[in-house]
Amino acid sequence: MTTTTDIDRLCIDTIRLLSIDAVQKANSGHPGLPLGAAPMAYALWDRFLRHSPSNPHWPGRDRFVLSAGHGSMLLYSLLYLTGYDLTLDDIKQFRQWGSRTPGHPEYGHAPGVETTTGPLGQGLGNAVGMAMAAKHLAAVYNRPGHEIVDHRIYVLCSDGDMQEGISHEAAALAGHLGLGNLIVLYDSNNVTLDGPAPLSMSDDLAERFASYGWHVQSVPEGMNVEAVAAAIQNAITVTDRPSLIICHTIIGYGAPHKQGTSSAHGAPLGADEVRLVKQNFGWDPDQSFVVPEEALAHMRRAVERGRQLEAEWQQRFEAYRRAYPDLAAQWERTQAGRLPDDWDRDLPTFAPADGPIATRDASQAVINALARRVPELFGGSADLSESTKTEIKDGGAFERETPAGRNIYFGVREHAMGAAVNGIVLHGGLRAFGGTFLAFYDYMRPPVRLAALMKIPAIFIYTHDSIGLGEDGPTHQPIEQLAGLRAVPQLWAFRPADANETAEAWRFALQHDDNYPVAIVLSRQKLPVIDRTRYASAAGLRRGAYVLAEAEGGAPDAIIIATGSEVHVALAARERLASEGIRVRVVSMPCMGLFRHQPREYRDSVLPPSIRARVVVEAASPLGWHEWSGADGTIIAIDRFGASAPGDVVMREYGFTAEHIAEETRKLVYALRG
Ligand SMILES: Cc1ncc(C[n+]2csc(CCOP(=O)(O)OP(=O)(O)O)c2C)c(N)n1
Ligand SMILES: [Mg+2]
Repeated sequence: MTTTTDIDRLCIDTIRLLSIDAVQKANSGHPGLPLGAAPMAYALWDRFLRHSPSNPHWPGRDRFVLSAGHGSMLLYSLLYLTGYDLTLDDIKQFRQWGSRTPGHPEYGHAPGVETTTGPLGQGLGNAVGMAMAAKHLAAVYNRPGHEIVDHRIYVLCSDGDMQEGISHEAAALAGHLGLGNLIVLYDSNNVTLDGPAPLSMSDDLAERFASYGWHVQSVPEGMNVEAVAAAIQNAITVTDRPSLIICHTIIGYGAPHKQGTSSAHGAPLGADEVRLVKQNFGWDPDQSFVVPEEALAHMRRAVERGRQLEAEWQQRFEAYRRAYPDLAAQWERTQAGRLPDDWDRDLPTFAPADGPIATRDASQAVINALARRVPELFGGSADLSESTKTEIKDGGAFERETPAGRNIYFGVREHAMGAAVNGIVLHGGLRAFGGTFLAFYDYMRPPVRLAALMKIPAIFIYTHDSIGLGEDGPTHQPIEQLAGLRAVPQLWAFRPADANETAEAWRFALQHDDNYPVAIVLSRQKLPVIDRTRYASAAGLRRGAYVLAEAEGGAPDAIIIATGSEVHVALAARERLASEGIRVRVVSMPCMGLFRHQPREYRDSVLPPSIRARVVVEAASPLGWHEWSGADGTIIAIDRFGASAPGDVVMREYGFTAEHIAEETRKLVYALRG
């Protein structure tokens, strides 16, 4: 057995002091976690973690997720010391404008940051997704004697991570799926932000995780490298279950006036206390950002070790390529995030003669057309696949014993589903989606927000998109959720008008210029297929909004702007008005945000500023529509909750009829004529 040496201690103290110096310099940050968790992190990074600092994207690497994102300086210290492309100056720029070391780890800033963390619990959820991805890919690609997927997912999490509801969902799912490639190190310091953890926490973590089916170890000496290393070694040998290692630590260790208390959690220690910590560890209190050469040399071995690990893996991959050239080509294509040629060739087009079809059903047909050509498509639903229509037929269930299955049964766990979808996408090699009812988007807002912040192309499917769902009533009828989705920066939220717009929304979701995530909002109820021989092509969706039906016989008297299930009603209103000599243009606006991003000339061509008679129709909150209705326009929307009754009745009672839309449009046209 290896023993802790002076060099180990020196490295650990280097991590600690670098972290508290950076926090002190920034005069902002969280010193407590790095001081207590440095030994466990060091044990993992020095003895076990297979990574390659000179190639952070090596697909065979282990993933490390710092779920307790407030401990960001711990991660930055590790990345710098082990030789990632990060300098001591980057460390000194902690939390400063434009730096690569923001307050919480942000994906895409410093190399080696696998996901954005900070909202507690999300990292754990991401890690479960990563472990699902790795388990699935192992089943899809590995062949006897050719194991190209054998990496692990490691997480460091805190008391706060464990208190969050998402940890329950994610851990239960991980246990159920038997994710033996997942190892969680829990920094159990018994302190949270408000004070001692027992103020708000008395659950038995070991019992809790054991009941989920995890392998659980407790390490009383959680700041002892050998004790932690032994536990990690054990965890690695357990391959049929995820592992939790409860490491008992002391927050703010070494800070005489603060250790063991919440005062070490989230504020700089203060110059005097920092000096005392340095003295405690036998360092010169007058110096800051000291990196002893021996420590740096020791930790930088990771670079050479990483190169070797990578070279060894590459050799294995070359043998694999010789044995399985097609699979190897698919692996490389998917790792590069490229779609196969002709990936959208089977995308269905729908004709009015096919009869009315709910956009959720159209989506089902599209998913299956895509799934045949895009083997990396992997996803599921939060126990609503029958309703969200997200099933990949013949895809099989992704389950503990059948990990090659492509349908994920997330269970009634929307929050963990969102985080896991993000984790699958972050892992690489797969395109992931997750579905539920739009009303339950509220249960998974945090991961959708993070997908957008990270700019990762996750796909979220939300069906039962309005009061039109009917009898289930107001608890299930979304009102403000669409506005909520539209308020998220860097997220494209679509509400397709019919089956063909649904196909276009999926086409966009799989391939678009930026990497923003996509939400597709779909109807439960049947909608007529809009006649594209009479009206404009559904490809207009790619611009966010388009002129679906032009006013006939001259310049428009009015424009009706509608989305989703209200578009065909708007078309009917247009017909009525035409018979009275009122010329109406109908604009379908499936994605408000995308339209906003179009050049001004295009926007003005769809919504000419001179046409003030604009009527917006959407069976949801009016919030956000004034931007397009203009000051004079009318908004037919919903500013109260829904009601339980058959969907067509509710729609009628709330005014979503051609008659009412025509009436409002007529009133507006006459009013503006004066
Ligand atoms: C979802 C969410 N809620 C609240 C916070 C604010 N916050 C940051 S750390 C923390 C708790 C600190 O306790 P713990 O997780 O045990 O971390 P430690 O103080 O031990 O480092 C809180 C409430 C957060 N980051 N995320
Ligand atoms: Mg804590």
